[in-house]
Amino acid sequence: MKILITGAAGQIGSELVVALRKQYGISNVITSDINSKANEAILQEGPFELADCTNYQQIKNVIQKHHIKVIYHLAAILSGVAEAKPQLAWNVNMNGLYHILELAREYHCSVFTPSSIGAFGPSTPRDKTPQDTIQRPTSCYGVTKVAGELLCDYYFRKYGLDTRGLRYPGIISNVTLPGGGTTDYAVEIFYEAIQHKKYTCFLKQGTFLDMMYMPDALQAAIQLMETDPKNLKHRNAFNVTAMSFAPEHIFGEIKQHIPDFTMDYKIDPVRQCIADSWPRSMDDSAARQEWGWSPQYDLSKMTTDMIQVLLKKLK
Ligand code: NAD
Ligand code: AKB
Repeated sequence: MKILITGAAGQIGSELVVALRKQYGISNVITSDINSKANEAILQEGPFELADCTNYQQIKNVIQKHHIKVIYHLAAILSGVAEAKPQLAWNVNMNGLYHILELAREYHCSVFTPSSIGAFGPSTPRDKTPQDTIQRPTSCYGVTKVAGELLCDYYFRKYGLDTRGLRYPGIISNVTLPGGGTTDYAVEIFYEAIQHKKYTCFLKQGTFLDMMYMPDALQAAIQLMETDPKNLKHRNAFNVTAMSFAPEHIFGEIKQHIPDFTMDYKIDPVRQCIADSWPRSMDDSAARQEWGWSPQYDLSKMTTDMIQVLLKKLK
């Protein structure tokens, strides 16, 4: 079974490739991105293809050449960049996904597409956000995410295409820096704490958001794709979360490891506005019931591991 990862050079892709190659074999996982330089050593350990998901023919060539049967479609523009470049975000997030779904239909592939807490909006209940609830996002990113969820549902209903997906919260990781989102502060803070013992946060105190450590994010994607489809009622947009905290909480946790660490605030109004429209904490019971979702890392365990890894990496 040949697997294609699009957007493989990004924050999630650069770690998903390692996990999938470990499980399915190096030659069975084909990586692709428009960026061939980022994470070159990781991606080009196995087959790599330079391919733009907004270019139907380029993606078709890759799927044909490698006889792809499963696609993890990660190529996307994240919330902060999407707000600065909405036309680009629409093109990559919507036309890119449409090409993947059309080609998956033609070549009988199954498709994993991440959605996000960004698929919710200010009229969504913000605490214990239900699996099925109001979705009227106000960011461009959110508009593409909720439309993507619906499009994947449509391809399943109309064509029987095996589409699956997760509503990821902010992902915290230590291999590749995040790609321009609203939750990026929760990664940057570790690098700054270790390198400069000082961090200026762009979200204000009290801004609770759901988060997850990368090992749980990878496990969730692979576990969902391996689940017997008979068990799935919510195919394309499972709420999944592992922790919910505000900037002062992650600061306090890091300070236990680095006592002279300090933090101040310089609010970015665009990303603050986006964060204020997102859930504070999601209800992920549907994922727990339908395919056994159960995260391993809470705030304290994640912080300890992040600091251990980054101390080695940055020394
Ligand atoms: P990222 O920004 O780190 O990586 C995206 C990758 O896509 C980059 O390597 C980029 O070069 C590539 N790309 C951009 N335009 C492309 C194009 N036209 N064709 C091919 N590749 C292109 O993003 P990520 O954090 O790895 O996110 C992956 C997916 O997970 C996205 O759908 C994102 O919305 C979703 N998600 C991420 C998070 C998170 O916190 N990282 C949270 C929720 C959802
Ligand atoms: C972002 O902040 O844009 C992403 C996300 C939660 O979708 N990290």
